[in-house]
Amino acid sequence: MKIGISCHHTYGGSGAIAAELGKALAGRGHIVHFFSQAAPFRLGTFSKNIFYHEVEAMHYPLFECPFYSLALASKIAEVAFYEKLDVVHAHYAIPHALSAMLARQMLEDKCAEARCFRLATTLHGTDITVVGADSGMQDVVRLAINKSDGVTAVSGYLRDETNRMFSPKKEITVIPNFVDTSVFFRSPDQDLRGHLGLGNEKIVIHISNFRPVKCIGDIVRVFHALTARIDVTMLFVGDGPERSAAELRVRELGIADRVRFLGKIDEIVPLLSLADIMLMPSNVESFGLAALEAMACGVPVIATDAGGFPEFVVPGLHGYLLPPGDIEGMTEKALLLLSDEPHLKACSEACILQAKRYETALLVERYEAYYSGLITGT
Ligand code: GMT
Repeated sequence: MKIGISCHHTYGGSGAIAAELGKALAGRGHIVHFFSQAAPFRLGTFSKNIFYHEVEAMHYPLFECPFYSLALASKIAEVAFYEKLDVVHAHYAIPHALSAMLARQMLEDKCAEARCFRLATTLHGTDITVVGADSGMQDVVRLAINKSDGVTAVSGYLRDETNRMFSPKKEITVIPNFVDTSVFFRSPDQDLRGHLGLGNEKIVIHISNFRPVKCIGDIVRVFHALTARIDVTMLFVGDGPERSAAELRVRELGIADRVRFLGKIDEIVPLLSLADIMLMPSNVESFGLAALEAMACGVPVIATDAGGFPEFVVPGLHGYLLPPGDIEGMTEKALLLLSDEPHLKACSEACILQAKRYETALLVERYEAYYSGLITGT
């Protein structure tokens, strides 16, 4: 197949999933064209089957905002016309599915005989959150969903929320996030421990884009409580709007020497391989790719029972799930894991097994079958 993938290039789960999906599809012989503002952060390798089209929004003094969605639509239409794309896979309804819809109209207008691509849209969560914050966006998201040929969501939770909020005309198929366990596996590096100035203490890790939904303040509170009970260091990986406040709070609490803010790092496997547990106290998380990647590296997670986590984290087996904001509960469960070595080891092994159920190859086959169904209309 010839597949276009439209996605965000930034540090985040949807861009990671789109890039990994495209790479895996290319590895299976499909031709893949990426459309984004910059190269997706996980794209990395070269492949004869991968093409990347940078979408540059036009800046003009009269307009306050550059026209990214229109530039994206034009680029998709151009590539789809010349390369005869079979499918365009939009990661997010807005703006990516909308731009692809517009591209389709451009093609139809340009040439009545032009073979038009099928539009697959994957919902990752923020479409829903955006509408939660601004109900004026509801109709535009609904339009993008209804005009797609097929819609997938990354969890049962997100499918149900989408059905509740938009009553879409089409059935939404769940295809969960995935992880390549030949890349994400535990490979401890004692030298890295030394480079980071770590001793033999326990290590807690968090990886995200530090958006308010990640509840970074809750992590600081849980970690502060842990420092009073055990020898432990916190690794924060990523960057974003909540980082400065967290750094300030860490200093105020006098635990700055126990916390490392490492910033955005692409190579996260070495860091996950040092970690004993991951903290993900998000208010809501449509799936939680960072947690799955941690599990693949044998890291149990303390997360919330909100959103998609309960679909792949079994409490007591792969970590624990607590209600959002339950600092005491999260602290107790973290202590339970960090102070009971056999329990931690058993959970770590169970996490590795669980992650294998979300192996990239298995889920990419699901997307492949999904695209084929859209093309053949079955
Ligand atoms: O979590 C983020 O802030 C990034 C966001 C994104 O758009 O990249 O992640 C969303 O998509 C991921 C991939 O499907 C999911 O694993 C994340 O749970 C989801 N984030 C939220 O729902 C907050």
